[in-house]
Amino acid sequence: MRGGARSTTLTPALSRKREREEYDRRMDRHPVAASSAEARRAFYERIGALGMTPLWEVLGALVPPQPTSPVAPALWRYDTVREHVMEAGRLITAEEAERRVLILENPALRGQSCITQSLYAGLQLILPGEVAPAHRHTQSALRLVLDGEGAYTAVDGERTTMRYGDFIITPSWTFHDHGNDGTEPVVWLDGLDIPLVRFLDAGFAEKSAAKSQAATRPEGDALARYGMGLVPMDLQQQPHEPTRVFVYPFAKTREALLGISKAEVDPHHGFKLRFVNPATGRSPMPTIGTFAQRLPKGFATRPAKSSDSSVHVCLEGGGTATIGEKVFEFGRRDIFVVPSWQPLSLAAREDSVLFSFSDRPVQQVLGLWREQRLD
Ligand code: 1HN
Repeated sequence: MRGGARSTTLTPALSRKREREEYDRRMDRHPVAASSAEARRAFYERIGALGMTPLWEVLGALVPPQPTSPVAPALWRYDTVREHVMEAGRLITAEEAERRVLILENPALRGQSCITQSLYAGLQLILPGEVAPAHRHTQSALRLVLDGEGAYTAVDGERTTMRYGDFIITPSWTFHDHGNDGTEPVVWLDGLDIPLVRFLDAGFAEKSAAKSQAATRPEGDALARYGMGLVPMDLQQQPHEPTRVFVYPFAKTREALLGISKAEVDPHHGFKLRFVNPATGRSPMPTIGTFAQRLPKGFATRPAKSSDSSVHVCLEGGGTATIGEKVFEFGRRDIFVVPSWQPLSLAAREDSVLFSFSDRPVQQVLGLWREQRLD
């Protein structure tokens, strides 16, 4: 008989002991008996005093098989929150507040000023005659105009009038101020990459000496120069640079969505487009991806999940959003948040248009982004 016969004389327990000894030898370890819970606890305490902790107690949570977002699905009904936004207008001026905003805090992340782990969202109010003074910061911002007319935002020396559904951006480190020359309160949704920048400890900010920026370019200049499928002769944008187009008028977005609606519909996303920097084809801002979507009346998307938690705003129509196990009814101006890797399906009760934003471009540039289309 050959060598294999020897092991047949061993009991299974002895064979396992041999295996373990062999393993320990190979791993250059001293064989140890499994410790008692008490011995381990005492060990953790001793190493804890040295600023160490055992990986094996946390490994599963550190490297889960799939995202387990602490973000909760949630919806803010504009009709419910509007009166509170208006009440803030009676309690503090835009100038005193610097920015008069009610933050939309994710219900599972209260106290952290964020709507997802990487993004901030808030509703900003500016009353007739008010100015929100000029400042700049390394955090990038988007505005989505939701209520009222007559306000403007100025970015890097150019003003743009804010109209319903317009998507306006403030790139990192550009001076910006807002004002209201009209007769109505104006409310918009702010979306910023504040939690992401905070996580990276990369935030800088400063106030401008002037309350309002002097106009250095006429209104519409950036859109004409960069947003019409043409660019200045000498423009050379680096891939990471934000777009020079800083307003994406809703009228144009709607036109694009209607234009693609004659073609085949995507069963998971309806008619959906992403906003781009026209000079590079990349996201308008490096940290925040933005999307516009049309769902015809009666259309229901098949569920899909993606690794970017996202914030959605209904600009037209309404319907039902099923997020994981939860079902939300949404209408015009309502805002809802979808956590990473929870299936989302949308059903349109009427012809609907939605705007959404997420940290997708960050995940994509890091090679992390995933999507799974279900059904
Ligand atoms: C900001 O600059 C604006 O410019 C809005 O309107 C919200 C939240 C935190 C930090 C800066 C704005 C902001 C913000």
